[in-house]
Amino acid sequence: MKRKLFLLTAFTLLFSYKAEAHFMLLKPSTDIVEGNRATNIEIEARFTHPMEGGPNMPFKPVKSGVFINGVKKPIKWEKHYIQAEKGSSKKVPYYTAEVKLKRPGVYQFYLVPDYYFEPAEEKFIRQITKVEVEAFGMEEGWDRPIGLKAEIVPITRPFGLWEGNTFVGRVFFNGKPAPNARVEVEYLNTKGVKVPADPFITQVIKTDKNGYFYYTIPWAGWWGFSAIGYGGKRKYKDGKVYPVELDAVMWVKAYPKPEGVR
Ligand SMILES: [Cu+2]
Repeated sequence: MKRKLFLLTAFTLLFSYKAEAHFMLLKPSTDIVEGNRATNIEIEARFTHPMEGGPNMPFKPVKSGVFINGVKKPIKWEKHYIQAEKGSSKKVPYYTAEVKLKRPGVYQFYLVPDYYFEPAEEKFIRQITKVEVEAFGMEEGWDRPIGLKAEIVPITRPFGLWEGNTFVGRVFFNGKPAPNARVEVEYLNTKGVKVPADPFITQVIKTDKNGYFYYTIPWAGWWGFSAIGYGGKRKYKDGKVYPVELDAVMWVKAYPKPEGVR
């Protein structure tokens, strides 16, 4: 009887376990602003599972801002609500902000969310997230770290990317390169793309001994990179202490191949 129960439990565990990659999404309405006049862009922040299109999880921004030519400016978020899941009556917050770009340069947006407790994994998750926007033809500064506790510093220029380009990033935790770190990659699935099996939902790569990772973007769209790190321990409201997963997330946009090329 006991053995049977054990087998049943093992079976249930085996067949219900699915690696779930959470992603803090930080998505500007564009990665490149051209022209010669001040332009508003919109930034959206959502805590989600990008490839599967959900569920969405609750969060709130604790710190955020935009660095432009070494100067930091605040971001004013507006709170909205969306369904946690299709068919669910539960609503969770997400945020948008209008940002006016006035001067040429690379705008590095970042967001630090509050700690999210994930009961299924018995840990907290905090994903420090950034995205870059190039404005009015001045490209300098895209490779400059902005001093986040967990940060992906792009080695490939993170705007004006084609599908099929290889994105190279370097992961830093507490200002030090992170060797052998797991980096999860997901497509922001706005097109209802279907995957042939679960491992396709999240692509997984590792950083080398100097903290570099490489990923060839297979098709156009927004792609998120999440380097998984450790951020100590923290007490939950149940009185117990749980580990904190402290991740560095970065988003880049790849453009489709031009017409007439293969
Ligand atoms: Cu989740």
